[in-house]
Amino acid sequence: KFQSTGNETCFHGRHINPQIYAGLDGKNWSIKEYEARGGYKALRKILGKDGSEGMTPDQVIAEVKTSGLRGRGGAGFPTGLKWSFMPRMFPGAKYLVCNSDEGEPGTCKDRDILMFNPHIVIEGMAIAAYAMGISVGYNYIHGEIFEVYERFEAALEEARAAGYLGDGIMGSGYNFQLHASHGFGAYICGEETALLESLEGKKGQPRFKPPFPASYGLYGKPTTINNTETFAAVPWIINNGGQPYLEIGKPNNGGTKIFSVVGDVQRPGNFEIPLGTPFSKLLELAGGVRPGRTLKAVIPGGSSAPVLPASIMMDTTMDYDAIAKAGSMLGSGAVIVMDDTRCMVKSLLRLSYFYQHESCGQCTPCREGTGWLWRMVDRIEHGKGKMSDIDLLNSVADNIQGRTICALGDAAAMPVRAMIKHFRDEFVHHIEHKTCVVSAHA
Ligand code: L3W
Ligand code: SF4
Repeated sequence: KFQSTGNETCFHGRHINPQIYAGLDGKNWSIKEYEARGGYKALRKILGKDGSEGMTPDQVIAEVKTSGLRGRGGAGFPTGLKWSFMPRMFPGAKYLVCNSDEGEPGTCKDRDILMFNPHIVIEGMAIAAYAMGISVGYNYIHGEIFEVYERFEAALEEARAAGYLGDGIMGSGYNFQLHASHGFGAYICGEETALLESLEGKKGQPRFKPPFPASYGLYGKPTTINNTETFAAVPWIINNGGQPYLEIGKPNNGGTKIFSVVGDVQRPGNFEIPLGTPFSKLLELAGGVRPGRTLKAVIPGGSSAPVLPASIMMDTTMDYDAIAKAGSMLGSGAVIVMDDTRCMVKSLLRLSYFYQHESCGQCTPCREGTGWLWRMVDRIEHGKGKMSDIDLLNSVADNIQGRTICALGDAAAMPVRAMIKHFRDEFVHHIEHKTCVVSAHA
């Protein structure tokens, strides 16, 4: 298991504040309950089926732009801007894809949304498709989560039967067919172009970008891909307005974000909090570190994000800009907490193993470099390292970063550089004493 550098427990949905993603208690996922708490109201609103005059596609996109919603899968790309890339008058097929191929170590939010509140994703996708003039969509769900796939299929059946999907939705002229697709469990299939290849029935390997999916996507047609959590935010924005959503967070970082807090905390789980909340508050929600232990380091955005020492994290707020300023990235929102019992060399060994295992092998720097990094960290961890290995690790990481087809190469390189930057003394200790600084102090 190489899911996270800490303990892998994730108490699905237990700690989510139901302000926006209401109803995630595991029992009330069905359409009846979703409708009872206001579900599908936003879809009715845009189609003018609530007694209003409805919204034009341009008005929907403008509202999403105003909200400041940014992609919740990792890149934080502005959602409204992405939607506006879709060629409106394109004569052929266009597709909408939901990326539910959650595989980032530490991240366990999308599976919870799909399991406990699947209709919010269906409604968000139906609104997005309307805004971009798309009539066919797919939700690509990670291959290792069977019960989530089944739950989403069941929700799709309900939505079709209720007339929220299909032809002439709620008596309007709007058609949208939505299908679930079960992935194959490879991390790389979460990269958007690898996902498209996989959805087409091919080996899941990233394509070179540009062209971006907006112009050359599924089956070569214009395609918009958003993360599950991104779609889940859309109904609230339509019901309440883009400006109120923006104001929940902070400028350029609108709304709430679900953080999967994993590792050395007393109450690991998913927490939905406003962007811009201090990290110290999130840590407190997760119960803090265990008694007698101190916070050592945090990976704030999934395993691809550079690690930050406790001193920096405790001064940081949880939003895209603040985390970038602190030297890391918010990524998919997995917050991997490490206390003073964690060995950074061993943690990096687990991360390096993951990336060399998941590299698709298309480009040489990633295919060869990730294995090289892993073998070097392995030798340091097992008392066979040389002092020159530390600089060699940095040099190999430098030669991967920015030289590959997709972001997996960068994701493998960045943690190595950050671990050495902030915790070099632990690597030196391992090499000099052939043992770990943590066990030496225990
Ligand atoms: C049209 C342009 N479209 C950009 C689109 C692009 C994509 C989005 C963001 O990486 C990150 C990565 C992982 N015309 C465009 C354009 N787009 N310019 O905007 O693009 P990009 O290239 O910045 O990012 P990406 O390739 O989507 C995603 C990081 O996320 N990550 C991974 C998370 C993994 C999961 C998971 O397991 N589910 O979320 C975690 O931090 O390292 O940096 O749609 O097409 N000119
Ligand atoms: Fe494949 Fe790695 Fe190249 Fe991405 S960077 S295309 S995972 S070999």
